[in-house]
Amino acid sequence: MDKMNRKSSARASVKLADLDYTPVLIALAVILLTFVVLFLWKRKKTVRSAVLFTGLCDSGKTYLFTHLCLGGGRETFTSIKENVGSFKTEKGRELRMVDVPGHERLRGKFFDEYKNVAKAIVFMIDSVTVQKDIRDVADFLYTILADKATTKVPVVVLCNKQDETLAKTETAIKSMLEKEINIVRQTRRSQLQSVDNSTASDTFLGKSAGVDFEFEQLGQRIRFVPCSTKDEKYDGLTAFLEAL
Ligand SMILES: Nc1nc2c(ncn2[C@@H]2O[C@H](COP(=O)(O)OP(=O)(O)O)[C@@H](O)[C@H]2O)c(=O)[nH]1
Ligand SMILES: [Mg+2]
Repeated sequence: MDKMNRKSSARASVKLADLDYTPVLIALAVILLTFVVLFLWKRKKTVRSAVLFTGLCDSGKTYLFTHLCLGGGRETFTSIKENVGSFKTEKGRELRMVDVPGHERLRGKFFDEYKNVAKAIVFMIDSVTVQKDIRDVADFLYTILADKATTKVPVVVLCNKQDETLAKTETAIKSMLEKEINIVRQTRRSQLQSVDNSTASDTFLGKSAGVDFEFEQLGQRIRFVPCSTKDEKYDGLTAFLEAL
């Protein structure tokens, strides 16, 4: 009897030892790899680390970018490609800065490319020409503020070129934009109604069509800050960057 028991346990151990575990190990490795890839992909999608410099052409984005990231002072060139650099805060934190070209045909493309990695948005305005270009400025700002991808991203509207005598103040620019956004909003709404809006990536800005638009109605953090890159007066911006 004892002999028989020993024989069968020996057979069982031989069988276990003979088993080929390779498929099981491969399956486990595939599962593990899938989890790692999914984790990295999700992380890549949600890591927001860039400060985007946007705004119309000639507002001074590249000039400010070179001041902040390259220690500035140099004249700028027309950018058709984004400039990427880093800025060190007083606390020693490195921020990735991206100067996005403002040409009408390029700005939408670049904004779409960077909106998912934006930690903050600097919207630059030429305070001298803002009145003349108000429709364009309001339209672009609307695109940025209404985009679902950036609703939680803080925005600073930098009213640049305050050294010029004809520059409008940040308070005047803010109210000019509020009036103009009312009009932009109307146009966008009628455009949306004529197409299928279930896939639209933008939302309606403000309370309702019947109530005049005000920036305070937004859930998004937005502030208007005066600035003169030429005179190196951009403490409002650096304070904003320090607080990020
Ligand atoms: N007066 C004045 N001119 C500025 C200031 N900032 C930029 N500029 C000028 O505005 C022009 C456009 O600047 P740029 O950085 O190329 O604008 P971008 O197209 O937004 O990148 C350049 O000639 C700059 O020297 C400023 O604070 N004051
Ligand atoms: Mg530029």
